[in-house]
Parts: sequence; C-alpha cells; structure tokens
Amino acid sequence: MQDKIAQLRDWIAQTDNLVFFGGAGVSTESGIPDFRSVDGLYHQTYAYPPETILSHTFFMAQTEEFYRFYRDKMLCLSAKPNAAHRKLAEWEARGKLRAVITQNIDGLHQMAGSREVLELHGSVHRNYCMRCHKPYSVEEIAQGQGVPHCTCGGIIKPDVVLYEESLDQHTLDRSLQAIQNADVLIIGGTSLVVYPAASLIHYYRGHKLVLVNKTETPADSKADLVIHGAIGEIFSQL
Ligand code: CNA
Repeated sequence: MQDKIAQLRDWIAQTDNLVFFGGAGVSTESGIPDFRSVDGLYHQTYAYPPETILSHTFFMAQTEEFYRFYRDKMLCLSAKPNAAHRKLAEWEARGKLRAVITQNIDGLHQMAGSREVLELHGSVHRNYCMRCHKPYSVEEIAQGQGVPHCTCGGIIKPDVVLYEESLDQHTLDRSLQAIQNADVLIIGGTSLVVYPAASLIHYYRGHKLVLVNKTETPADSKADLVIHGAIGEIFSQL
C-alpha cells in the first residue's frame, strides 16, 4: 500500500494536468451514504427501490413520495467536505489539477474550494420551477413540506439528473475533453456501473490511470495503479 501511495505521490508531483473523476464514495467520509456499499441506500428498505424513486417517471407520477425520500435521504445539508475534497481543491489551487468531474450532487467539492467542477448528475443546490424556471435555494426545498411550488403555481424540480433523463451535453463535452487531454486520471469512490458516466474513462489516452476505491471495480484490470481503501485516508497521505 505504501509503495502505491508513493508512486501516486510521484505522478502528482510531476504533473500539471491531473483530472479527477469521482462518485458517491468521495462523500461517504463526510457522512453521506452512497448507493451500493453495504450501508448504502440500496441496502435500506423503502416501499420502492431508490432507482425507481429517483426516476423521471416516478417524479412526475408520485411527486410527493419523491420529495419525502429526497428530503430524507438525498439532502444532507450539514455535511462538510472531507480530506479527499480538500486535497483536490489544494491541487487545483497549486496548478496541478485541471478538473473535478463528479457524479455527486452534494456540492461538497465547491464547498472545499474547487472551482472547475463538472457535475454530470447536477446538484441539489439548484432548483427551478418547471413552469417559469424561477430558481429556488436548497434550503427552501429542505424546509418546505410536501411538493414545493413556485409563486406561479408550478412544481419546483431539483436540477438533478434523474434516471431516464439525459446528461447535460455541455457538461458531458467538457468532461470528455478534460479526460482526453489528461496526463494523470484518478478515478475514485465510484462503482463505475452507472452509464453513461462510467463510459467516460474510455476516452483517457494516457498511461497513468489510477483507481482509488474501497472495493473492486470493473475498471481495475485497465488501471495502471489500483489502491483499495478509503479515499479521504489515502488522499490525506498525498
Ligand atoms: P455507488 O454506486 O454507490 O458506488 C460507490 C463506490 O464508492 C463503491 O464502489 C464503494 O465501494 C466506494 N466507496 C464508498 N466509500 C468509499 C470511500 N470512503 N473511499 C473509497 N471508495 C469508497 O456510487 P456511484 O457514484 O458510482 O454511482 C453513481 C450514482 C450515485 C450517481 O448518480 C450519484 O448521483 C449517486 N449518489 C450521489 C451521492 C452524493 O452526491 N454524495 C450520494 C449517493 C448517491
């Protein structure tokens, strides 16, 4: 393990073109559960599986039930960035890191100070009226009860990519470009099973593909360096 961390430290020391691509595992050390770990949301019981509740069809058909789950499980407004978020922000400030591409919707990278954050699945911090597009803060959504409505009467929807919805093309294009041009690509805290996000790594053309994850992923065999462990603990040694 220490040899691998030393190898990664060397690659980071030598580059000014590092890109990070992460998922829910980046925020578990901040107290936000992921989906697929044993204590993740897929292993808790609700009337419907999370991928059903977090789908466009469900949002439109059972908006109140969607918001009950969403407020309870997806809005973790007291969570603070952990060592992984902070290290990524530090690398960007030192001119080493070009972009953080994330599947997370929690806004913790920005809270840690990262500026170039490409949010593939949107953010709980942006919410819009579906009728007139008036913006609403996450606090307004969290504090309300039932289905949140705009002053115009329209339903407010979080700017989060639900299952069955497509990713924002501009964010996707910028993510592909960052990965294509990256010297070092670190992938961390993601099971790499949610598409199309997981397919982004196929655009990497370099020879320093690093995977930092608690458990094995489908991309382990393609990586140049695989470190299994908690990302905050590992990044705090870099
Ligand atoms: P996932 O499928 O739940 O996978 C998480 C991965 O991270 C698993 O392989 C875990 O083993 C690993 N992991 C967990 N904790 C750590 C840790 N401390 N260090 C290293 N690895 C760890 O989540 P993905 O992001 O791959 O799936 C994509 C979904 C989850 C996206 O649509 C997200 O929007 C969604 N999600 C986001 C959040 C968030 O914003 N914080 C929370 C829960 C789910």
